[in-house]
Amino acid sequence: MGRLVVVSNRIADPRKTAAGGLAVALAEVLNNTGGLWFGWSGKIVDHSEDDDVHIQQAGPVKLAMVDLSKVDHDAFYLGYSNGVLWPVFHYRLDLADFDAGYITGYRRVNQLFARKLAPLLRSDDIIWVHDYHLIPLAAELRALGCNQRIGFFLHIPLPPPLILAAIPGHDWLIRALFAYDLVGFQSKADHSHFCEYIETEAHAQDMGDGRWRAFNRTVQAGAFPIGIDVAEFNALTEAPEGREMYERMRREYSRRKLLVGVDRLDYSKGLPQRMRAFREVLQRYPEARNSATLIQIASPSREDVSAYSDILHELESLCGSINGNFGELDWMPVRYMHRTVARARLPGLFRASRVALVTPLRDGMNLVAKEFIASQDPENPGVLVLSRFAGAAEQMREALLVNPYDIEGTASAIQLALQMPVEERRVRYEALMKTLRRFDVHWWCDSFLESLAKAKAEETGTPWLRL
Ligand code: GDG
Repeated sequence: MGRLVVVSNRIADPRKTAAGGLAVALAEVLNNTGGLWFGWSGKIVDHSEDDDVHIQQAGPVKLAMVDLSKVDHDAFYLGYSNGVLWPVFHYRLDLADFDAGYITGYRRVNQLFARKLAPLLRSDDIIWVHDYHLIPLAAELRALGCNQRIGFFLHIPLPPPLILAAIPGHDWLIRALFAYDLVGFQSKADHSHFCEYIETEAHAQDMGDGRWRAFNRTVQAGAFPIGIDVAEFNALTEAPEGREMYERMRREYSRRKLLVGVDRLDYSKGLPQRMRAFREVLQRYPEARNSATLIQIASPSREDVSAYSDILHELESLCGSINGNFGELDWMPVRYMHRTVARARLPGLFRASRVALVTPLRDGMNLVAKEFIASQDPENPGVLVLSRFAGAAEQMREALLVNPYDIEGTASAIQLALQMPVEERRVRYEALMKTLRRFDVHWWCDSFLESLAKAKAEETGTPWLRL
């Protein structure tokens, strides 16, 4: 295999594992294989066009970063990526802002990325592009003559064709995916939405074995559910900070059962619905009063996008009213923090909790569900209450699966989780751990890269349509 080149909107120093999710998963692969990681520096400057690419060596990995101008950042990142693609791909057409200027900014930044990346590439590089910010990147690289193998992985869901079709220019977006050799999704559901879309809207031909022909190209597509590094989570749980956190929480809550939620403060995570379900538990099951405490960490995220401040206010007001209505002098039902907690502390917090509430309205995968299970004490494990609308629900069948829109149904599941006997908790935990170990982050990287190595797209006849 040639050198691995990872491209994502944000990049992180692979020597530091402070960030979560995607950054940690990618740092893993790059640290193991060496290679190049290309992306936005996180800096907004007056003029990005003539700026050089900033290169930094991070151990075995070379980091290459470009700055963005304010105009580009506003249209590409805030506008199209987070104002159109994020809400629509999470089925929230009501929150999308289809400003016509955004798509040109989106395309301009993808072209900028392609122009800055192309000179850094070697002919035998394998290029792995990540997420919704960069859907047209391969098409722009191909337009510059790059023939390397290029794979794309979508970390967020792909909605059904009729929802996707609400985006002006949806056909352009999906056609751009055909410039890749391999297109990967989180779940079978997302993959099947892709197949349905290209069959009905683009009259793609099914070539078998996950291969599809359209726009004079044959590409490979499949589901590659992302996993976590189970060993890393075990090590963090056993490390001094993890243990200290666990012991502190156990001491502090020795008379109570802890429930935990850890999410970026995002409208896709179903936080208000979760609070309402917890309030329903307190209302319906008096035994939960004074004995169950929900710790909700909502780490700040995309605060410059307006839909996020609405969700913040809704959540704050719900937490305030639950505590106001049910709290006692010596017990508050909800501990809500709008802050990021150090990664080293999360496993201890998870292990000290009897129940995790992972109830997104829609989620590509959801790594918190997996991290919670990986942190548990095998002898006395906690219970995962998981939304059926998280990609993780396809794999984690032994969790208590809920419909987060159904407040009463979710409340019943929370109560069941709080009361579940240890034997049943162990059976569920063991089954979940088996899946987590088998489909961990290494499996995800290896299976995607192996498929990419085999999946060279065929171009037939006339050159495929350029954007
Ligand atoms: C996208 C997709 C997909 C959260 N709060 C804190 C914190 N976190 C960490 C978690 C976890 C990560 O951030 C969040 O990952 P998720 O998977 O839950 O969600 P997204 O951020 O929306 O990620 C998602 C993922 O990409 C990967 O493909 O699963 O569906 O939306 O690792 O632990 N970490 C720390 N403090 C916090 O307060 N340190």
